[in-house]
Amino acid sequence: MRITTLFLQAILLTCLTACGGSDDSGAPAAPEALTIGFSQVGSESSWRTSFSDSVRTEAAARGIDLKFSDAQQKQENQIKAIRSFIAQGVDGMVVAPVVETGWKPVLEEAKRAGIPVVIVDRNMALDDDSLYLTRIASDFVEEGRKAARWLMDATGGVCDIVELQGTVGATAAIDRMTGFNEVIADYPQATIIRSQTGDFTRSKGKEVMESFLKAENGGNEICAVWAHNDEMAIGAVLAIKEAGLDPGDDILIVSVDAVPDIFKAMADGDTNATVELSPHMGGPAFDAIINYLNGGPAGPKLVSINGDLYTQETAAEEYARRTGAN
Ligand code: GZL
Repeated sequence: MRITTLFLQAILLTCLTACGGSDDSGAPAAPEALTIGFSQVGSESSWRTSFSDSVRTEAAARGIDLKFSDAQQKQENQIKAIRSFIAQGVDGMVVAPVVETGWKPVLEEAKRAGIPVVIVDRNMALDDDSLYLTRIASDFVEEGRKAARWLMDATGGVCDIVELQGTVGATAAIDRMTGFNEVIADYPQATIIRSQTGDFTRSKGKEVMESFLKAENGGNEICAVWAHNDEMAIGAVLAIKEAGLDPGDDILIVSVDAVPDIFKAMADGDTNATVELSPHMGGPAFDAIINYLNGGPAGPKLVSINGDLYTQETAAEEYARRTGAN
């Protein structure tokens, strides 16, 4: 009996090695032409569209048949897409959850179907980590801390701040707020005087900033805007200009994402700082799925990607480098 087991183990090991392996880039080679479903939040910001483009490019480079679904920022559309991927019998799924709650039932359906799921970017509130392979994400709390540290340095810790929150219930909004508030708690004269969601969009960010300016005597008492993403920060720039004030000077602006448009705004003196969030999460997500399908060892439940803070000092060169514009 024992000899047979050893013999079978030897065959299995040989097969796994032959089936698995990796291509010359070091990424695990796909067992064969894979079909992977990608449930994306939407296209609410230029960061999001860069993220989608990056995933599509990575899939094409690996010969993966990517089934892409844009949920238009609605969780029910994401759940429909996941069920469709299950019905299609995809080899794996990548899900960028719009909010944290409400995912367990549909992930249990994917698990019953034997389809591995990778979470990217925002998180899901799950009490069973067997429902996903891993999560590829930035440390949103640290992003908030970095933004607040810059603002406290820039203002000596004396600042009345208005906050443009991201989508209600989204990890990025919850955690960025946590990190920012953790830092300013050490500065008694740094206060968030108004806070409201702008849903991560430029138009809503502008609309909410207009209401803040009206409520705060035209904005003369506002020291700074803390925007959970660059899109809302750019919306705030438009509102501040229309109110006759000078964004980036009369009112400082700090945000997150480091999209090309914010480097242009900083180079123009309209905003002051941004924390980078890399959109390149497709590669690690596909690696995790391919490794699983090749029978590889389970990886970590979190693969972190983190970015630096950029200011006006390097904005022009960063804009040129990222866009190829001279
Ligand atoms: C954060 C991501 C956020 C971006 C926004 O990882 O979820 O969603 O910061 C996007 O631009 O809308």
